[in-house]
Amino acid sequence: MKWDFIDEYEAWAFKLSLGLIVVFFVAVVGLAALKGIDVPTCVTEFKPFEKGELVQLGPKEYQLKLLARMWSFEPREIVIPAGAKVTVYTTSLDVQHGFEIEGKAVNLMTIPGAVNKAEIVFKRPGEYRIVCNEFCGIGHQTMYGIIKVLPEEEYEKWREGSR
Ligand SMILES: [Cu+2]
Repeated sequence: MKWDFIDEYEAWAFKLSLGLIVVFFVAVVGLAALKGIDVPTCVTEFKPFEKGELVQLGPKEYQLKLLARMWSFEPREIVIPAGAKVTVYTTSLDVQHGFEIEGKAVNLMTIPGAVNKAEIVFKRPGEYRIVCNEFCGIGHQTMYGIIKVLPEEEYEKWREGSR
């Protein structure tokens, strides 16, 4: 195609921009499909809940109902084995809070009357902090939780001990 209606260099810049948009689009969509990354959603089968809890669904599959309120998360601490897949449902009892897991690409809002959802796989053992990243009032900085991911053997021992 002849681009004689604009300057030659402008035409190159335009084509380069178009090319990059296509490259980035293919990279983002392709990698997401390849790695099974889902976009968080607020369309869930869950009604807003008033109690936070961790439910084990399978050998390495968990459902986390995470409740945010001024100024804490419930449950505050959970322990899971490395390799666990956690489906998080989150809501709030009062105002809008944030739900971010440090070191993980998870960033949801917790909204009163609505439930947001994300799926996260914890491959590496370690302590992952949950923080509220939306300023929600005077006790905002005290809002945190902890996800302890233990190596499998250690997790089994912990489970025996916690019974
Ligand atoms: Cu908060």
